[in-house]
Amino acid sequence: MEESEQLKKIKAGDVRTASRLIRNLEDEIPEAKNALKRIFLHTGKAHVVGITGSPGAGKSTLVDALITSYRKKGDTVGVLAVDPTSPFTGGAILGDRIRMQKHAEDSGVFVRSLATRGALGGLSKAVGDAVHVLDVMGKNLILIETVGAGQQEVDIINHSHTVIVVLVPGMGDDIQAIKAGMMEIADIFVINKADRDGANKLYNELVAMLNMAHEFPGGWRPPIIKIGNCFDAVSFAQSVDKLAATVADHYRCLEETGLLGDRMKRKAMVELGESLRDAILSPILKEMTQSGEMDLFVEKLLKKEADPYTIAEEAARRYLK
Ligand SMILES: Nc1nc2c(ncn2[C@@H]2O[C@H](COP(=O)(O)OP(=O)(O)O)[C@@H](O)[C@H]2O)c(=O)[nH]1
Ligand SMILES: [Mg+2]
Repeated sequence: MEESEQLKKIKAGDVRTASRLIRNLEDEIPEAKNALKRIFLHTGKAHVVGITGSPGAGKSTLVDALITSYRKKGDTVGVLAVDPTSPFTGGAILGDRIRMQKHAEDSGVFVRSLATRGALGGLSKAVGDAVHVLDVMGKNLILIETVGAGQQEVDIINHSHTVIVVLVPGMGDDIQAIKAGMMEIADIFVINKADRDGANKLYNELVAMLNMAHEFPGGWRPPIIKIGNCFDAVSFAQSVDKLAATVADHYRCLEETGLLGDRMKRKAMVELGESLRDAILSPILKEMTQSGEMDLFVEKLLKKEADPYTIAEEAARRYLK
């Protein structure tokens, strides 16, 4: 497809063209990257919201309900599920699949899943690229669902304006266990399945933790929103509406305090760093692997005949002259 036609179609929200581009980007097809160069110049309009938490915390259920809440207000929504257990990625129980179906019929909603990829920040880059595509499709809200484990939850902040950390009572999700990483990145806390025992304890722990923080940038003290049983449809929808309103409040706060600019700047820096790494490192790795040099170096490292630092410095001198 001709590039400008492709851009036009994606701008018009064409699902097939956008899906194909995202898939080609994941597969690192060069034409897809060329398309992205143009697309990038048209991005930056969407409010990107990261939703992170343990598997089973109810993130996908929340995303589903948030979609409904936003659609009620006429917002368009893009969803990226970066969770191998997510219904979007096929690890679904039947009920979840059926629920998603209703959004699949809605042209104001676009849902994609991203496979968890291997080394070198490949996933983070794939997320960043896909966000651009959803943004250019004209989606007002982009929701990124990630499992809060490993590196991902740290990455999410580099792609989002607003980060929602979803916690559940009594799932070993006590503050100690999740402190590392997730606490600092939360703009909004959700206590999900808050009808369960332990919800108040979790709430009090969060409040105590927030009380210990010395300052909140922009005066934004992360709100804690309790969301009860998803099967209690009316009150669940009300809580989710409240969450959606709080997400909007956060964006307003970012705008009014100038923090939005800081976040955009950080996002741009991360993106440039990832692109540099991709442009510089990938060809070197490829050549070293294909020439068999990589195997030789690894052998030397294992025998302690060489160290990785010197090998890297020499390779850099050789390739970056
Ligand atoms: N009892 C109860 N179950 C819930 C609630 N929210 C989600 N679930 C269930 O918890 C399971 C995991 O939910 P899911 O949204 O897939 O969690 P995720 O792994 O964080 O995306 C599913 O079986 C949901 O039906 C809730 O508020 N109450
Ligand atoms: Mg999920």
